[in-house]
Amino acid sequence: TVHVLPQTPQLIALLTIIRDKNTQRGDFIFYSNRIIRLLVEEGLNHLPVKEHEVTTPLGRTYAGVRFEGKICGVSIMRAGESMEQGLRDCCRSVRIGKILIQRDEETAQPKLFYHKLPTDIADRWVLLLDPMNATGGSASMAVQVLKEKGVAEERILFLNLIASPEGIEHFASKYPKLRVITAFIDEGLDDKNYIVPGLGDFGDRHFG
Ligand code: HSX
Ligand code: HSX
Repeated sequence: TVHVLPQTPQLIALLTIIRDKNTQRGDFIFYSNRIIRLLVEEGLNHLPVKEHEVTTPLGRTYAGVRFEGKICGVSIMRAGESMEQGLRDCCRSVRIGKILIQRDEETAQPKLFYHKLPTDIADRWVLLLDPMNATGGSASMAVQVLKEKGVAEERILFLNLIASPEGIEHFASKYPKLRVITAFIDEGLDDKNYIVPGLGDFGDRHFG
């Protein structure tokens, strides 16, 4: 299932800044971090909570809720690593796994080079991190790795800033139980499978 962040004026303004080719790296990082924070909070909203009662300083009880599960972030290197801090800002003791997948820019086919994941990952909720979902090939390969480690599809939330309709469709048909949370669905892909209008190469703009 696909969840697109509420298209508020603030979100559109943030996206406008990071799409602008004249935005310098410092601003690109600062403003993309604000969007990443929104994505993480929205992702956490999809995790189950249990009833939990507390007593306030006024001696009154408050019937609230709390999250009791365990979370793991998994970033698709390199661009996905840019989303790790936003996750840490919300979940201080979160574990982070890494999967190195590179898309061959000639063929647009993803290639898996490396992965290192917490041993108990199958017991965790996984927030899969990659800012761009173009053809969906890279993230799909990462999902295969997670599934081989025993992670159920319904425990994976794929967070990304910009998706193409093709990338969204890829996930909807291949992994119907996996949740995709995206800030914006763009027009489509160009003949090199870049998202348009897009923002260029996220990893290059963030890391240099
Ligand atoms: C809070 O606890 C956050 O929203 C996360 O879901 C979780 C993380 O705890 P910690 O890693 O900051 O200790 O509900
Ligand atoms: C970019 O290409 C992104 O960060 C992703 O890792 C990948 C998206 O392309 P696709 O595999 O969805 O076509 O480097």
